Amino acid sequence: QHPPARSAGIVGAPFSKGQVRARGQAPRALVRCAVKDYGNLTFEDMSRDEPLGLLKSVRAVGAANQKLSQAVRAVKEDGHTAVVLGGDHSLAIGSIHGHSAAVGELSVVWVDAHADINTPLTTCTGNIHGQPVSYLLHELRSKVPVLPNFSWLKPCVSAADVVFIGLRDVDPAEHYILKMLGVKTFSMSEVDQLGVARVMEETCDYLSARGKKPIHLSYDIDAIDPSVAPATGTPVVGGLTYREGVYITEHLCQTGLLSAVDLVEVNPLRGQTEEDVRSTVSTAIDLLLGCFGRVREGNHLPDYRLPKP
Ligand code: Z70
Ligand code: MN
Ligand code: MN
Ligand code: MN
Repeated sequence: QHPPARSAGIVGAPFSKGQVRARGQAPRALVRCAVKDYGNLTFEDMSRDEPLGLLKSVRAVGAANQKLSQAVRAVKEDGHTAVVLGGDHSLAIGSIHGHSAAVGELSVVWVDAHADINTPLTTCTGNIHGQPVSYLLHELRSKVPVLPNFSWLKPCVSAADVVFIGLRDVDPAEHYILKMLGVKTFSMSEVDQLGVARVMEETCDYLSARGKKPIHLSYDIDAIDPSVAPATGTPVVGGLTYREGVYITEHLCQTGLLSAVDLVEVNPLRGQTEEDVRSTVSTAIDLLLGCFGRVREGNHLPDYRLPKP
């Protein structure tokens, strides 16, 4: 049987080895709506997972993403919009790979303070959550070495099908790569200059010029200003307002092309107070609801009728 329009298939991916800081189990706190819950994936501990040069937890990240790729592919083959609740941003590797395996070529909208496009050879931290985009791009195939537990991964996204929004903490090598590949970016400077409405209009015009491909939204909560969403591993000042953050989801939803969403880097253990955690989680929920059609003008079901006196 066919799932209803705009049903969500939710996969929890409480995976945190793509970064070093304390791990949080954010996913289950996040969502309740008309959805099929595929449960939380479990990731076995790797007994031997020594750093490869600077790179940390390579084998664990590779194995976890292979599992996630299969899960997202299954959600898409069941006909749902896939929602992946992280976990750190390294899980975009498996999420985007699985999405693409099910539906083919994608447009990717990457909302993040960071570009996450370091290669294993340009990273200064060794954290794979700063690298997922480089693993996924056809254009960087020859720049990314084959890594243990990553042999299943083939690049599946073209640089011209990616748009970044919210950038404000980009490493020199990442900046070089973005310029070299001519990747479309809207840093916080462009958000300031153009306003979020024009940024979204230009984003959708740019992507749809290459064909109306299913959209994969990879949303890092650290794109939002830390005054609103502080419970995350790498807060960076000068981020999107709550309203700008939600507007992005509303606009992408009404394209009718939104096909998968990652919501990552929500980390309850990084909040200083209960209120930090509450406002971060509540913002994350509102972003997801925006992706599924909630609008701020108000909503009602199509069969709503006024009560008769
Ligand atoms: C840096 C790196 C990053 C998130 C930090 C930081 C990347 N460019 N991403 N926090 N979410 O480690 O490569
Ligand atoms: Mn990120
Ligand atoms: Mn980030
Ligand atoms: Mn549009």
